[in-house]
Amino acid sequence: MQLYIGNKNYSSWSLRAWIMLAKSEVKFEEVKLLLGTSEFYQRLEKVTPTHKVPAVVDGNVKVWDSLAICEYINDAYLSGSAWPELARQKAEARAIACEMHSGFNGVRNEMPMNIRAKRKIVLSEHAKNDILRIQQI
Ligand SMILES: N[C@@H](CCC(=O)N[C@@H](CS)C(=O)NCC(=O)O)C(=O)O
Repeated sequence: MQLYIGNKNYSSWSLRAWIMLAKSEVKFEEVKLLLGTSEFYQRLEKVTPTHKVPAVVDGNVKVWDSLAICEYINDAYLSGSAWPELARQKAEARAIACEMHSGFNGVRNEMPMNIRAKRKIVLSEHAKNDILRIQQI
């Protein structure tokens, strides 16, 4: 299996799929592509119609989008054990995953991922509320 990713410092989307695979102990080859370069788009041409990372190629299976990749690993390799077993706990876990996948625009806009960065920033109320919710989760 090949996992196509960007940069683990800047691409939180890449890191999501990478963490899932690394934690699941499934064997995979990491293919790192330099974001924004022509090679990035050329290499992804045959892998994903979105030309975005992360993307997975597993034999003749191609999966793109971080959440879809996590679901594929869960179904194909973990017999569904990545989610809680109980329906109500699974529903809550899924709701939180969806919240993370499609929400937190304040944090996304004002604090684009850069793990190494150290700088003072002034956050909007929107971003502060996102952080409160993340802490709550
Ligand atoms: N919703 C997608 C987002 C993927 C995404 O936006 N990836 C960025 C990496 S940070 C990318 O590949 N950007 C390249 C581009 O937009 O040209 C996912 O969960 O995988």
